[in-house]
Amino acid sequence: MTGTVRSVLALGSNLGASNDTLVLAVADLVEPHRVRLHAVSPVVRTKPVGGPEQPDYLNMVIEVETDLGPYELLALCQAVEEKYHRKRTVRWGPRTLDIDIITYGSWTSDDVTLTIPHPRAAVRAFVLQPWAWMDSGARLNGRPVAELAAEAEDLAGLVPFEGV
Ligand code: A4P
Ligand code: MG
Repeated sequence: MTGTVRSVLALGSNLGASNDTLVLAVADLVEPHRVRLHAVSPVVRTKPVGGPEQPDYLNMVIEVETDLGPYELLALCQAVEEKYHRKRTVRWGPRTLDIDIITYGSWTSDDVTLTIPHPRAAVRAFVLQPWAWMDSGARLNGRPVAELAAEAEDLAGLVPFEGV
C-alpha cells in the first residue's frame, strides 16, 4: 500500500462471549484489503472505569496500517461494532463491543465525531498497558505510553487475561 498511516485501535467488551468477540472483530477490522494488521496486544481483564455497576471488561489494542482516511476508518470501526449488535444506550455502560481510534498517524482532531488522539486514552490503563506491551517504544502526547500506564488510576484493576 502506498500513502499509508499507522493507527492504534482499542477494543473493549464486557457482555457476551467477550474473548471470541474481540478475536472475530480483529479479523473483521483487517478484512478490507485497505487495512493491514501490524501488531496485536495481549488481552487484559479490567475493572470497569466509570458508568453503572457492570461486569469486568476484556480489552486489547491493535495497530493497523491503512490508506483509509480517518473518517473512513471510524465508519469501519462502527460497522464492526454494529455487526456484534452494539447498542448505544448508557454512556460508559456495558457493551458487546467498543472500538475506539486512539491515534491516526500524527494527525490530530478536536471534532466531537472523531477526536484524535482519543481524549481519555492518556489516563486509561485499559488502553495504555496493552499498548505498552504491544509496542514498548510507543509515545502519546509526547510521553512514553508505558509511563502513562504506570500513572493511570485504573492500573490496579488490570490483569492479563488467562482464558476462560
Ligand atoms: N468519537 C469521537 N472520537 C472518537 C474516537 N477517537 N474513536 C465519537 C471512536 N469514536 C469517537 O462513542 C460516542 C461517539 O464518540 C461516537 O459517535 C464517535 O463519533 P460510542 O462508542 O458510541 O460511545 P461510548 O463508547 O459509550 O462513549 P465514549 O465516550 O467513547 O466512551 P469511552 O470513553 O470509550 O469509554 N472500562 C474498562 N475497564 N474498559 C473499557 O473498555 N470503556 C468505556 C467506554 C468506559 N469504561 C471502560 C471501558
Ligand atoms: Mg467508544
